[in-house]
Amino acid sequence: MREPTTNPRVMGIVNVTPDSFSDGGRFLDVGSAIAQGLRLHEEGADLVDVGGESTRPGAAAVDVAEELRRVIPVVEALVSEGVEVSVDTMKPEVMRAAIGAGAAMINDVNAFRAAGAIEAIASSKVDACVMHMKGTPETMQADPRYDDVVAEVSAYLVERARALEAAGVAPERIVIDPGFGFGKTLEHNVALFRALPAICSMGYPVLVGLSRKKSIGDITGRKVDERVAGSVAAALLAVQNGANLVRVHDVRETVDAIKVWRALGGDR
Ligand code: 7PM
Repeated sequence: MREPTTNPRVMGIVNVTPDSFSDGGRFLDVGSAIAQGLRLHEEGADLVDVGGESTRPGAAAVDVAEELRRVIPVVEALVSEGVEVSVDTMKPEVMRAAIGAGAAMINDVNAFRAAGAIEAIASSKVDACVMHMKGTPETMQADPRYDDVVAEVSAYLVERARALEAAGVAPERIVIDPGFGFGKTLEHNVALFRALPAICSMGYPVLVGLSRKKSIGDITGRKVDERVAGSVAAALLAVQNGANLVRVHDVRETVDAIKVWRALGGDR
């Protein structure tokens, strides 16, 4: 079992939302995403995760050209302002463009299973987050089942991390993530969360993303915009249990909570 990470890092979430107009409205979407990324950076995010929405549960697939149009200008602008950027994508073409634009991490909820994805990351020096997902974003929340969710998710994460290592990605560049809410019921998510000390002993840094998710709503009875306190509690407990990186919407609140936790001896 691993000690709490002395210096847990906070990843802020930036979604580049679909255009409200079929053309011409793009500037606004990209502009507000850039502003959001800068705000999260000022609030203390160690890096910001930029996503073009194709990986969201229940989301319709977004084509490559559209995802590039949404994501790449945001990456370029944030990198030019000195912000460390992660890009949430499953597509090798988007990975390559994001790496070219200066991204520091590729966050793939599909764990680099797309043809060409491993090559895209292996030919670079950036970090790679491999997340567990059962099924596809469209269908994964329809009655997910496991014999042993912790064993299955752990085995999958090791298999994907080893696949990256076999292609030449150094283990220090790999982050693993149990993928809370991606083909999991509340019960599955709780079992995985309780197994964090073991998952954090697997030899890779661990990312936890529970911010504002349905599990927080199920536990608290709160709607999505009322889940800040529940999300901060989950992030703090994840850090306490060894998570190296927490992916959150509410950066300011999470950074404050971690500061207090550390000052009061949580990192011992
Ligand atoms: C609706 C439901 C919209 C869920 C968006 C989401 C993770 C991620 C996401 C995660 C990593 C969200 C999710 N979640 N990447 N991307 N880990 N690595 O809350 O848990 O943003 S999408």
